[in-house]
Amino acid sequence: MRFERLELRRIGLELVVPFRTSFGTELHRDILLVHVTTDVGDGWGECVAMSAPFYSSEFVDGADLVIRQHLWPMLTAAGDVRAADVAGVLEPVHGHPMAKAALEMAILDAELRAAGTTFHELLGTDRSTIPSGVSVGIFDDLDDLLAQVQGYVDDGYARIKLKIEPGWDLEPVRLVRDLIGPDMPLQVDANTAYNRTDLDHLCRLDEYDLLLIEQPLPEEDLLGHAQLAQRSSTPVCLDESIVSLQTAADAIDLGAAEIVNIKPGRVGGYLAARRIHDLCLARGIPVWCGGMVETGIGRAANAALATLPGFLLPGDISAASRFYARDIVTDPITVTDGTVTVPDAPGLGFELDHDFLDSITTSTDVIDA
Ligand code: NPG
Repeated sequence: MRFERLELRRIGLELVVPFRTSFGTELHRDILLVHVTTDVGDGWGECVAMSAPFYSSEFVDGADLVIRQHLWPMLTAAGDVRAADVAGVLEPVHGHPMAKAALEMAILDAELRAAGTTFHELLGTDRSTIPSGVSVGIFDDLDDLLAQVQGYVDDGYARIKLKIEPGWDLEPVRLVRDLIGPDMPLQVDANTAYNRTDLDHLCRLDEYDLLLIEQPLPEEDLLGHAQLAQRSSTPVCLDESIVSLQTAADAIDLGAAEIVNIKPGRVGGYLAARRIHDLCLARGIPVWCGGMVETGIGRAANAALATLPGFLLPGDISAASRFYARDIVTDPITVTDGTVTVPDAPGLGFELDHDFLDSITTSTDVIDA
């Protein structure tokens, strides 16, 4: 396809409750949407970079800039480009996977819409529902945590993920395990908040029968994760460390990743995410789909991705209402009996609510090809 125009749209959305992790508290999202117009039609992508570089080195203003100054000019110069070519065309740019993923997403959406094909058809899958997990932030008060967890149990979620950090780990996990009972799947996510001197402490989580512990150590510390995996009966899952197919393969070979969280934005796009899934499936490593507080654009695409057979654990694909009072799509993701229905519309699987989108737009820039 040939590119005609790029629209960079920034929107502002409030979260229904503050979301605190070991790296900060989100109250308000400043989201970059990418709208690509081509000779065969148009498509939208969502950039998952946050306002500040605390989860990874990317942040929304940086993503906006690298798209304008580097990525988009490279794509337009490449001429006839399909979604499958985008990663290769952009390869000379080091890093910036979330920015690259947003562009690839928009191009993939346009391509699928033009062909009248759904994303799960492209992936070759036919599951119509996927299990839905929910991610629960850190609180000042244990009672507030328990009240929020109980609410999500009542909503029917298939598993609970608790954010942990030093000083907020054993006790919240014990209380939540008591609250939800032994059978409800429970996992924890530290977002790199510990270090190698904490391995004995982290092994004390073993008694709570967790599905996994996610990214306890810094992203570069594959060896430390391998040491923890040796010592702990709780499977070690990597998120931040897995930035490419190569890091996934190496982490698995080192014994540092017994489970992998796949986030398309973190690995440069949905097509790279699929390749990491394929690798993990071949190596017998279960994967699940992470979340980055996406709007209905990213949520629809994540739900389709999670229909691939290696996604053996519930992902962080919760109802849009977990984070947003109103989504920017006409048919927001909901959770029924612990499952999400995989969207069945051509493209990535969403239709935008243009009136609402316009009402929360903070800036629009159009760049011609
Ligand atoms: O359900 O979308 C969601 C959020 C899931 O906890 C979640 N995401 O570390 O995985 C994470 C965390 C995150 C949120 C990471 C925002 C980065 C930014």
